[in-house]
Amino acid sequence: HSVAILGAPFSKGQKRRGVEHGPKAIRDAGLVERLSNLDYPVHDFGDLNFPHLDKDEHFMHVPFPRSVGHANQLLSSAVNSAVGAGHTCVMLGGDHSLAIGSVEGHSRQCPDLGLIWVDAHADINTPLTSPSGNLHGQSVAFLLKELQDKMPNIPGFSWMKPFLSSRDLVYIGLRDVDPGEHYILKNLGIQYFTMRDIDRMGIQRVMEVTLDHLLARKQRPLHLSFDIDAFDPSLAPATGTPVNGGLTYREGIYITEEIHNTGLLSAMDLVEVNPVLGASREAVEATAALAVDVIASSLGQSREGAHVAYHEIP
Ligand code: DIR
Ligand code: MN
Ligand code: MN
Ligand code: MN
Repeated sequence: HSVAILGAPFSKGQKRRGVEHGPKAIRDAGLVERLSNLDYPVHDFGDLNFPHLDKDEHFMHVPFPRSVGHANQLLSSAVNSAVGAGHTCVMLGGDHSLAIGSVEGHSRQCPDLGLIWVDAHADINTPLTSPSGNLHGQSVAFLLKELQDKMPNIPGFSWMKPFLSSRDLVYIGLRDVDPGEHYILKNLGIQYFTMRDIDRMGIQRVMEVTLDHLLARKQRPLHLSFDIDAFDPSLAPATGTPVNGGLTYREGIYITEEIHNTGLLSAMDLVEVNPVLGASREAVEATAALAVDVIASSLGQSREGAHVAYHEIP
């Protein structure tokens, strides 16, 4: 089938400027050309247009709640349409608050989806546990039915209801988890693999257990939400909250190859590429090129190579 690219130039889920330029940086790194080497049509739908809201007061210590809520409502509807039209949807962020709308829109077409969250952070704070207030550190809390009672009514989000169960989610790459988040992970029994788990088990075993956890009972569509800060900052320096000791290039690509090999990837996010934060043009280009590699590998570019038919070999 085909791939839809949706740009989401949005940054109000956190306080640093520049991540709204992520979609342009990833496209400039050659995304569409790289995907055209794969064997299905690619439709780039361009960037969504998020309106500026004049009045958007803090809710508790959470900044821009209405802007984040409204952007996600628009994104949800776009992802819903793209998946409904038969595309594998690729959302380019933007900050990680956009996963709220992306996963929600995907779930309207695929109510039984499984979610793989690759990130240094768990993004599962509620407004009450969040040290920063930033909504990009709270995305998962909006999705989970089990946290419904812990979530206040945040202005801008009345359009959505939680739909995901904690057993439908697996984290990979965690290494910076807030105390309230750790409590939630443990209390809900969420399956997660920290960098320490990857050190102990190896990435091969981590992916075996991840896919078994989500797919052993039944085959179901997968959503991959990939925060570029899952990678080590030496590989992905141009991002808002880098944390030392992240994924190697080979671990990251192994994750996406394994997800592709399930044949079940139905939508993905690539978020938190911030071209304003690189120390140099090279640092920005390396981060964006890595994002392209992650997306291409998720969609089937493989390190072993591929061929169409023997008779085409000269
Ligand atoms: C922190 C940082 N846990 C917060 N989260 C980030 O603000 O809630 N997520 N950077 O990507
Ligand atoms: Mn994140
Ligand atoms: Mn992160
Ligand atoms: Mn393939």
